[in-house]
Amino acid sequence: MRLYHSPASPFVRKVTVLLHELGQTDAVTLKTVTTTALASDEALKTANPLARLPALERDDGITLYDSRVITAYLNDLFNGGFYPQNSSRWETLTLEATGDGMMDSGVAMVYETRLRDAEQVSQAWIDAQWAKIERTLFALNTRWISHLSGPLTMGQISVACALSYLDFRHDTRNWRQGNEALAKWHAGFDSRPSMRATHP
Ligand SMILES: N[C@@H](CCC(=O)N[C@@H](CS)C(=O)NCC(=O)O)C(=O)O
Repeated sequence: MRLYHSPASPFVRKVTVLLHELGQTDAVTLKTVTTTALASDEALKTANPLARLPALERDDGITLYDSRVITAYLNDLFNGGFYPQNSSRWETLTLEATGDGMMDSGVAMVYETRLRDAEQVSQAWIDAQWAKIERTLFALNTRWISHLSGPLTMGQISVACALSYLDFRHDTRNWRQGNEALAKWHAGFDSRPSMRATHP
């Protein structure tokens, strides 16, 4: 299988962290591409018409996207157990969506300044995206710590990758301030070999 990959993408990192946790890094060849909405990589466009990373090209020629589809597929393929089949399944899926949503906002903020001409950049849009992230950090810090602290799930992997992306691209915003329980959880999670091996 081939994974269209960029080391800076938090969505790709979800997949590579999962592969490490599954002990299956050898099952996938990384095809590193540089792509933006304004200049899409040609091979990626053919594999995934949305031209977004990650995309997983299977040996039968079918390409899977987006990250949530790929992680569910790899978890099933390798019997990972990172999507519990009991009642906590829905919390896991919601937690994964929560991490992904923080990534959406964090990436949108970067695109706003990188891909637009200076006179087009909307500070109100950037502020609105950060407000979403701030509300989500508060919710994670106050309501989700027990889920984050249980057995490893794909929800935890997604939230950890999202928080690490904030460190990578938005470190001056100091997301840890006021979110001490979440910061403590992240510090522990970030020391996992899977996270160390996939640092952007
Ligand atoms: N919902 C998608 C989001 C993927 C996404 O936005 N990827 C970014 C990289 S971080 C991308 O490929 N951007 C290029 C583009 O939008 O054309 C997923 O979970 O895979």
